[in-house]
Amino acid sequence: TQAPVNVTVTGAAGQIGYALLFRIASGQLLGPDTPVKLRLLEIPQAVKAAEGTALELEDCAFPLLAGTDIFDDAKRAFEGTNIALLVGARPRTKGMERADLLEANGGIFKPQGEAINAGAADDVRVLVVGNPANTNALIAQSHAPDVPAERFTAMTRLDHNRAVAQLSKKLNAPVSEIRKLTIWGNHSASQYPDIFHAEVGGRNAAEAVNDEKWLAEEFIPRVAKRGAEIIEARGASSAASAANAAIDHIHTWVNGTAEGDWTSMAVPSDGSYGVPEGLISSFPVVCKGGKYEIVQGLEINEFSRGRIDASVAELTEEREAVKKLGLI
Ligand code: NAX
Repeated sequence: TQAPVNVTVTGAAGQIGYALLFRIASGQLLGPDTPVKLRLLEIPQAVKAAEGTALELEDCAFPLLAGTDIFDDAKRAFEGTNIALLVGARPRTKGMERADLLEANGGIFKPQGEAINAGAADDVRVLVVGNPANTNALIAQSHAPDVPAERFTAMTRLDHNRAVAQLSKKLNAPVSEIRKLTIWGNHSASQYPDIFHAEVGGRNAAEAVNDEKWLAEEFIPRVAKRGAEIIEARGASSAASAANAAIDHIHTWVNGTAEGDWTSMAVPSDGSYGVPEGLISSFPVVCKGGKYEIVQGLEINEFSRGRIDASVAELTEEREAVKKLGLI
């Protein structure tokens, strides 16, 4: 039988962690033939809660779960890790300036990048979920010079899935018929969900919608501000849907996108579509053979260009800010 794949999850005692771990252990991350070993990283105050979750994991008797280890030390948590899900982050609290937020997260993602560099497996793949996800990924990556840069990614799959669902509702079409939707830019309110290349049942989605007002005034803001809508309704931020998107992101990266489709991932830019090289920005990507490639040659209309540029400008500012703070 196959040796277990080591999956490290940070912020394991948080709400996304609770929604995520059971799905990983049940085989939904890597498939029904791949045993997994969980390595949970938490801050010391939350280790006890993580231990509680580990007891529940045990009580599920998952056939694919080869064990769960808990750490409060990043170096040990990332030892031998094949898949690293960086979920734990420092949330913005009242009165906190952006520089404070970036600095606090630098204190988390710098040592985690160093630990990945020092001890992760050669095939390590990293997904950053903790916000500000794109820039946290950039910080971690810049402290892992021995790991190929393209292994560091950030999550915009939740935004992608939200956009698919909204489009499906608008056109009264099943989600399974929607393809080639793209989230561009930052995982923030500036993100741009693009339906100009999307297809619904083989038909161009923008033509099927044929309503620029809906696109500009309802669809785009609804997707970009969906996180706030969930908080308003639920009294807590998205957790199960975020965990689901993290599962989707890794599953697609490892197993590939469907023929004739693509997905959205925030990945280091190679300069495609005018996005400055090195920024971790969301693009349309095709995954095959365990690797992703940015989809090339899409025509970007004026409507899209301005919105992509605005989100990318925000990423550039974030990069400048963390550079100034000495975090990259
Ligand atoms: P919670 O506050 O419930 O959990 C976070 C956990 O991380 C806590 O248990 C905390 O102890 C732990 N933690 C903090 N610092 C740590 C460190 N240095 N090492 C290990 N663990 C550490 O947050 P939750 O709702 O689970 O959200 C986690 C992160 O996901 C947040 O940053 C959130 O903003 C972000 N999100 C990102 C999304 C995306 O699409 N990219 C969507 C959902 C979510 O908002």
